[in-house]
Amino acid sequence: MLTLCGFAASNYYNKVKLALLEKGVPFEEELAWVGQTDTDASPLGKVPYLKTEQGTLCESTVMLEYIEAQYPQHPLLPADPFAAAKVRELLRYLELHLELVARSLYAEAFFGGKVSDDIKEKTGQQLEKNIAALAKLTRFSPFIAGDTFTLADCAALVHLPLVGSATKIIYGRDYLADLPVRAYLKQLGERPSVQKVGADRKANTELMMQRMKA
Ligand SMILES: N[C@@H](CCC(=O)N[C@@H](CS)C(=O)NCC(=O)O)C(=O)O
Repeated sequence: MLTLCGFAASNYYNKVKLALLEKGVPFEEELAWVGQTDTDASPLGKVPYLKTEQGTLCESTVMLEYIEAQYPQHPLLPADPFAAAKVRELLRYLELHLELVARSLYAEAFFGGKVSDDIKEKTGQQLEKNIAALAKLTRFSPFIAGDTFTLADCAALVHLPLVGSATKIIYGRDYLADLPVRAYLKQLGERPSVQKVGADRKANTELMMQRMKA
């Protein structure tokens, strides 16, 4: 049995949880807040990490690849190697060029902190460039990589709302507004897996905010 460790307010945690639910792979969840993680499993103290019968794994995309290889049912990558590489390309873009860049805004956008004007300006420029580039790779037909739900949707579902709301809060404009993200997320929201991830995220975010206040 797999155990997904971390907390359900985390986008990276939810990316893996969504893949497990979509594939119908049984798993347990173990609550581990930042600062309470097993640093043998995740040396940088990041969540999520995954306990398997053979040992632990950190880095969410590594987990997705492991789960895909170990549990081939309900595949989330196309069988064709090139089509699979295109899905991985999109996933990489979403994380490396959007989420990781937007992350430097989260302290102020979501957690009551402050981000310097210099960082805001540089991040804003980088995001505009990277979002225009991402737009060339996305399909939204109806899924982000084409006509099938893939690993790229697991990433898009958890990262796009954060990038959109962080830019809206910091710059007064949702930088993703020119892409059909709202309709896409609405349609994904009809999936039971997405509803479960969303409900658990909401409950855990409330808990996290209470912990931060205490
Ligand atoms: N590249 C990592 C990123 C994971 C990540 O940044 N997780 C955040 C929570 S959403 C975290 O653990 N932050 C605490 C920290 O970096 O110390 C992955 O894909 O698993």
